[in-house]
Amino acid sequence: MKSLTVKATATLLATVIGTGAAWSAESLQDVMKRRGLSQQDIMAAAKTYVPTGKRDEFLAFSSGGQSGQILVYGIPSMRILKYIGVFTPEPWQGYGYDEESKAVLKGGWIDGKEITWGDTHHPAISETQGQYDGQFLFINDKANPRLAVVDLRDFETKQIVVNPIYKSEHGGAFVTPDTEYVIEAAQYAAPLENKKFYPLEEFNEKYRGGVTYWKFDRQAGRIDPSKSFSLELPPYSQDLSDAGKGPSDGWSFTNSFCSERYVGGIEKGRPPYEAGCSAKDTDYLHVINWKKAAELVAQGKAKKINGHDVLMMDTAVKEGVLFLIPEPKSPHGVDVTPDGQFIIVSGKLDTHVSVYSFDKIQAAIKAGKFESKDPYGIPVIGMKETLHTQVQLGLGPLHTQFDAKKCVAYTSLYVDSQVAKWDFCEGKVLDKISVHYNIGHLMTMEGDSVDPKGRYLVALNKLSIDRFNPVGPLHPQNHQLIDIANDKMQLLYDMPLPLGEPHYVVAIEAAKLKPGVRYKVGTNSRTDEPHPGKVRAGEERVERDGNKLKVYGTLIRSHITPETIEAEVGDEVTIFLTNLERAQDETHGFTVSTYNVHASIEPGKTVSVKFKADKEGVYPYYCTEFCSALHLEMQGYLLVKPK
Ligand code: CUK
Ligand code: CUA
Repeated sequence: MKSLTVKATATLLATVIGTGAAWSAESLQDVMKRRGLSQQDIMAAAKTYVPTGKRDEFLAFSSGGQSGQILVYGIPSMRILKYIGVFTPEPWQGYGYDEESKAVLKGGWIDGKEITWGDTHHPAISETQGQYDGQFLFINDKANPRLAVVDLRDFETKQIVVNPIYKSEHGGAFVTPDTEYVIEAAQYAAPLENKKFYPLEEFNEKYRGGVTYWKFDRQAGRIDPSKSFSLELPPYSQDLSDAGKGPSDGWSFTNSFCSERYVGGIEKGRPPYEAGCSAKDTDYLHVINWKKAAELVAQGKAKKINGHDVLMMDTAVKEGVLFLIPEPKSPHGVDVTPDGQFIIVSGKLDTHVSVYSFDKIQAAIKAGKFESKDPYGIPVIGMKETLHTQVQLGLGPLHTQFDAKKCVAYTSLYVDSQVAKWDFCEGKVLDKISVHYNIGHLMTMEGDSVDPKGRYLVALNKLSIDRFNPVGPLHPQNHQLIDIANDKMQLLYDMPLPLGEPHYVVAIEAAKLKPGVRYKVGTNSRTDEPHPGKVRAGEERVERDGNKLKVYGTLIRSHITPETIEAEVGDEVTIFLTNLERAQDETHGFTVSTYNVHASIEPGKTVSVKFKADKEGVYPYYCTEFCSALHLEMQGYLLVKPK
């Protein structure tokens, strides 16, 4: 950054904002003095401030961690724009309170059990030829191994699928370069068969990890579970994964952090779990030819487990689609470079990042040059002969992202609370910056695609400690925006995130997103189909079939039709509502007093709420969005009469 004098900065700002006639008599210097701002602060403000009415260059999609949701914010302003309800109910959007969204959430029930929380870790934007295409967003739930599909035409969750063979998962969601598959790797090994118990003594024989390739049908905008498959893997605690691209397209890479296969608590005097998992100097990088694995599955070489195609390890080894490479101690992130030539692995307990060469891996496989086999007979390729370079970065390297500048990578250093900028071709450190504090993931603009955009980096810090006004023992997370356009990184902004721990974020050029502002009238937004409960103006009606009462209603400023609904105690009431508005942002909400239902009905949408009218009485219903001057008049009565 060129150093500007305060006066020059002030002149620059004055030029940008005009003559400042509307400003108070305070000068920029006065404001800086009053607020204790440095010249550097003013520069950071100028780089992040988005004036009223202007928009951000990039949109970021952040995992909402324990909230089970996704947050959307703009970069560089860091203004939060939206929460997307995914695995947990989201009241404003009626997510989990109307029938259509309940059907989506029901896709995530496990063994008939409703699950109302999720632990989101890794969002992924759909790609076309390795570039973010802005069509779909995927995210995983680590706790209850599930994957969700969000359509970026309306930023709504459309589908949740449950992994048929895991009990937890972490290495997802990562997409292949044309979004043929969404990758999801298991985390803690368990028996793959449903509801099967084996004692921990049989861990090595009966517990398994794996990696799942969910087939994505782009036309339908949904995962097709019937065309998805998994690969059985050893119980090594699989972790983050990434798909190859360019020369490595067709391959995928999955870390593991407990090749010791340590299980705590069996024998007295054993070390605690984490020490047991760190006993060895190396773990294994799993190298998988997923294209060939998919062909083998298509040829019927998979085994059905819980009705799902699983390519077993012995088949995978025999057919040459699964290999291991030792990687330094308890690794976390594995990231393929934009050119697809290198695979960067960070060992949490090693100060280096290891850069593996895809060419060298292929050469070893072609030559059949393996140094050993693991206990399951999987060929192990030598670490030395596949390494391109190793670079000492600092303590606790976790995740790596890339710059528009060739060979430039950024790696988070958890223990050092720093971001290291380094050159993975030459193997040298270029710059470091401190962050606050204990960074997990980091993210650059489209930084895991074939075409990273550079400019900004966001550090996802696990601890904020003293950075914000205190709000009790549970602190917000801290996303820090860093300018990476110049040789030296510059910290620009701290943003508190109060919704859960955001593990990973992806950011896309805002211009690539083309969300709609209204639905075709009568659309069920969760299925993209015309809603059977839709009606036009003048067609509103109430139908009774035994104790089933069906109300076909509409909403338009400033009227809910019908204005009264007469029911009897014991009726099962379904209210279908169509928003007839054409105007942008004319959303109406709908709720009925004490029946725990809510719907957000955006222009054109049809939704339904359903409940049992189990209490005699008079219950107002009303529009919950302040939609016009006569918003409060947008109401009616549900009259529940005694039988
Ligand atoms: S993450 Cu999920 S433990 Cu480093 Cu990808 Cu935070
Ligand atoms: Cu419609 Cu308020």
